[in-house]
Amino acid sequence: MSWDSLVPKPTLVAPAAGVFELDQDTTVGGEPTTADWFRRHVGAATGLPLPDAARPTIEFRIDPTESAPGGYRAEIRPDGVEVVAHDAAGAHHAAQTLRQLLGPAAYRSALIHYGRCLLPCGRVEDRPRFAWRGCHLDVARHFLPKREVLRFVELLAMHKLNVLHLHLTDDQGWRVEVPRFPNLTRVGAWRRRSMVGRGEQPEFDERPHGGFYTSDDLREIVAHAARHHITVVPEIDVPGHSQAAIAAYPELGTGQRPRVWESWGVSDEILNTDPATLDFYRAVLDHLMEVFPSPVICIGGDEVPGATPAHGPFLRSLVEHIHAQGRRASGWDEILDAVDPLPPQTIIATWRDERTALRAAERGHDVVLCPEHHLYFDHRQSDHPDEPIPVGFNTTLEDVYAYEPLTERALGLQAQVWTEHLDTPRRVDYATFPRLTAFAEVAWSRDRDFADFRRRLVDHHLPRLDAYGVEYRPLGGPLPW
Ligand code: TNX
Repeated sequence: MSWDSLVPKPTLVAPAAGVFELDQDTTVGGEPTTADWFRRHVGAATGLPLPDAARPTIEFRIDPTESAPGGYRAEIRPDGVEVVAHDAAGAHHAAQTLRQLLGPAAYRSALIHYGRCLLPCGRVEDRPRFAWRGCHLDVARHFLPKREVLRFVELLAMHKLNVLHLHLTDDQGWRVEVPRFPNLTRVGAWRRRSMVGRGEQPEFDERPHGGFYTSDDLREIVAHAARHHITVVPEIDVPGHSQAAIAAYPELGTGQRPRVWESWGVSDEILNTDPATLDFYRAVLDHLMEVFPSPVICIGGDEVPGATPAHGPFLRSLVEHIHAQGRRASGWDEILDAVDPLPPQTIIATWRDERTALRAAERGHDVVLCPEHHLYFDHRQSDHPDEPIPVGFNTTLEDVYAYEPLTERALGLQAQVWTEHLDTPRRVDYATFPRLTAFAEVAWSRDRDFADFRRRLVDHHLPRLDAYGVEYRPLGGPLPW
């Protein structure tokens, strides 16, 4: 496999003559989580034992004076591979690069056939453009089983992404077990039917839908992500997008019990600002912070119809509660105006007008750019009548790749996978890939060229996704569905 197959494109590559061959005698060592990951994945695909050794032939070393956070350099010589990474995340990124160089067969979970297992000689130096390279996954509108989230984590890691923002609650479902408030999942995790039509007359799929993660499920997702140097940022969306919570505990709203919402769009059911409601959500956040070690906890704050002046202080109390535990709150860009003053360490996720990002940065906030106009992966990919998910406006692979952030001062970038119309893991794959591959290159690489990206994608990366088992949207159009 060749050096010009890598996605996202590394900072610098210097190919050299010759190859290094992995065989029965190859040993792997150094940074333990990375060596273990490489042994487990590449070992399974190649059938090689890849044991540790005092002087391993493939060595992942850490040297904090090298490169930058998340960065690494690697040298492949005929007698071995030396990786020197800034940190453990950098070592992991190097391991992902080596796996790409091994070719599509390295993405299978078992050995089928593998001729000689070769790495091309040469040198790579690589470090990320942005520190926050995120993907948002909405598991509230359609629940995604735990095993699928674990798989999604591995796919993010393959693309050198490092944040999984989990949208755990919305009008249509509450997906996180909170032991003190059992109705959140007993009632709030289930809805009787789902809207499907998008015409004048709404139509409904009459099958019930639901599901939730236990605290241990979430701890497992967090630990799996940590092994891949991915931070899981949990979101509890307040005070709008809360109908499922109100269905479970009507005293959080008007006192009337609504159903868990069966339509899409923005519900009018919002939280009241009673002291008891604030206490309820402080307790929910305490539980969340116990399960998720993430330095950032998201409280949503988007689209609040009928918000009252009391909702600003309500949100600020929750932000301060998070900060008091030594974490940082984040929220969608609406909170910038809804909460005044907003504590400056609050992170703003801008999804509408990108000038909001500049405004937030001027006020001293860190910003994560999540623009709806380039990075919403629920959006349709063409006007073709066979397009299976005809939502929003067209956002093609090229549109994603063309995204150029207004400011380099951003903490980073994030792609959004909203799932109103992605009701199965297959549809999530279809909407997410390969647009996420294009996004990864925008977030990681400094030099970009769409024609070159497309060639690497078609010749090398889609075969990797095929081998792994990703049902991406074919570049030629909506077929085969
Ligand atoms: C807007 S972006 C929303 C989501 C929807 C999405 C659909 C944001 C913070 N709110 O609730 O799922 O549009 O594209």
